[in-house]
Amino acid sequence: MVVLTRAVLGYAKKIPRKFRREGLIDSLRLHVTGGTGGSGLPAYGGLGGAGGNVYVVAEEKATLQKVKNQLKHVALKAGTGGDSSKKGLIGMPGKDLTITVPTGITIFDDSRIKLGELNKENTKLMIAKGGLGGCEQTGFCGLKGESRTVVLDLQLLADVGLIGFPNAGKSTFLNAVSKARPKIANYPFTTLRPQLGTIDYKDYRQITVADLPGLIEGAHINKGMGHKFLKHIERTKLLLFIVDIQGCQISLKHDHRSCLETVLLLNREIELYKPDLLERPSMIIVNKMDTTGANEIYEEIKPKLENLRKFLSEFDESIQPKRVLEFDDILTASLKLNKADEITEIKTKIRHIIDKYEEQKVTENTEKLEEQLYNKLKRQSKQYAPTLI
Ligand SMILES: Nc1nc2c(ncn2[C@@H]2O[C@H](COP(=O)(O)OP(=O)(O)OP(=O)(O)O)[C@@H](O)[C@H]2O)c(=O)[nH]1
Ligand SMILES: [Mg+2]
Repeated sequence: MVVLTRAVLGYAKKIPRKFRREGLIDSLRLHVTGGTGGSGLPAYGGLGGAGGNVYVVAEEKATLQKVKNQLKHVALKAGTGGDSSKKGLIGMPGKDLTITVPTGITIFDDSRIKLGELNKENTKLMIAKGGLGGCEQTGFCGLKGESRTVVLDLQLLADVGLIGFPNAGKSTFLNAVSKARPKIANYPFTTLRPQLGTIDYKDYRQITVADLPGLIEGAHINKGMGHKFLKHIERTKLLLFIVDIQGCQISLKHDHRSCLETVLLLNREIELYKPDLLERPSMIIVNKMDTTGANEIYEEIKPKLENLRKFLSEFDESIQPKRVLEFDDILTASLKLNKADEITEIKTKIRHIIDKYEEQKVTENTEKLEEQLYNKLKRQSKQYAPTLI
């Protein structure tokens, strides 16, 4: 009987744990210590070697999951500096400890003060300094290394960020456009952690997409999954909103929100998180067009989606954002049906918008550079050219 109960309970325990673990780890706390300095040799004025430093270095292929697995049982301390001896008066420096982390990491200390960012492959940051080797000032004793807790915070470096209420079809979208196979199910909060996928084009161009857990009204006061995953859209080039044409009702306790209301609520949540993000290029896919009455609803809301500001007053003040989204493109789809022409059109539009804005950025930068160069030349010519009297 006991065995049976154990077996049943053990089985019941395992499912949710496995379920929770899916997806990616985007934050990790580590306690690191710099190496202790080596002892000096007072009789000969010998200096102890400095303790090793702890570094984090970025590598594209690394993941925080790997870091966590590898370092779970390891004390993260750099090597101790060598002692000074008669044979070698200056002690050898301690061995540095290098932790490989993924690119896109921001490092904070325990009080959320930013220590640095690693956005490019092979960039390196020291997170704990080794102690000074023994010398006259330290009474020839080696000093202890810096010991601190750091938080490695990963922001995905995806080109496109998917934003929508739960159950809108974000994971269905990622499934349709990439080889990623996120979990798709007919209940809210199927996606618990961000997932990455890549859209491959025929000319080998690749665009990365981040599928994020659903956002709901009140996310700013930590409702649902809160705002914590919105950090992943901060570095994306395009915000891709996916909404259900039928709107959304998360549970019986929540009000039913129409499609347009969900758009405004998403707009408001992003505004409350970081209003500047609303300036980012954006596109919206109105999904589930295969459901009953979808076309009629769309006919009614289309002009409003095209000009949200104009129709804002029709909605309750509590859901009105101050700054309103202006979509670069509005598309309809039945993502579940995975229609080839629909998916191709979406992929093309995504690429088109990203390229348009990237080109604009390059032109702006070139213009800025030209202006700087012109001003520099003007200054120089004033300095060296003969002055007219
Ligand atoms: N009828 C219909 N159902 C769809 C369509 N697209 C997605 N669905 C269904 O909607 C449900 C939710 O889809 P998901 O892709 O898991 O939604 P999600 O936005 O990722 O949801 P969360 O991960 O909970 O935020 C699933 O049952 C899908 O099969 C569609 O075009 N038409
Ligand atoms: Mg999902």
